[in-house]
Amino acid sequence: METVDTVVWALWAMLPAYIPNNAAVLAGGGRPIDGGRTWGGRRVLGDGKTWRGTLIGTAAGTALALGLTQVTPSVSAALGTDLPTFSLRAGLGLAFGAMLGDIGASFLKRRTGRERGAAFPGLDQLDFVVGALLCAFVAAPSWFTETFTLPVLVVVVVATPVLHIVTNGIAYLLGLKNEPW
Ligand code: CTP
Ligand code: K
Ligand code: MG
Repeated sequence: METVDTVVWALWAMLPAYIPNNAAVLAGGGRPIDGGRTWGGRRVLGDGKTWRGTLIGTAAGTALALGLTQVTPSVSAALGTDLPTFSLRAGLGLAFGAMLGDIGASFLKRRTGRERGAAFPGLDQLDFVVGALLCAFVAAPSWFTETFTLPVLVVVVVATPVLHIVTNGIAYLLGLKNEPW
């Protein structure tokens, strides 16, 4: 595969993992997952991880995966490059995994004394990638190994932090997010 084709493939494959956190920002609120509970004097997860945000984020990413699969033939013909399709298990794995990675990061942030909204450089940009890839592997192993070859994984790990910084910066400037990370 040409490099540009690998990049397009990788970004398309990760779209169902990119949407959930942004959907959660728009849809979040309500009851926190940890129910206000603390551990070691600090919140287990904090008010930033809610049931509604997690549910809507997961649903948005999964729906996107199924929608992308419908338009894959026409988009891939228009671009003149191959694109991956998503089974329900693959889409759900990516979307729920992205939310789970973000939740795991909040858990680590609270354990290291970081308040809600505090930055944790590196973790903030890759938590949801690690979660999405792990969950997709568990949910749809053969799809995963066909879709995420080594070059594709390299593109994902390099390109995602850049995209994350840009989209969160935009969300911050639009007043949708309290911090630009
Ligand atoms: N959100 C949510 N549920 C999630 C993830 C996010 O409701 N599972 C919403 C919350 O309103 C949250 C906002 O999206 O405040 C921004 O998400 P994020 O930056 O991940 O959370 P923070 O508030 O910064 O909290 P933390 O420090 O725990 O990351
Ligand atoms: K986060
Ligand atoms: Mg934040």
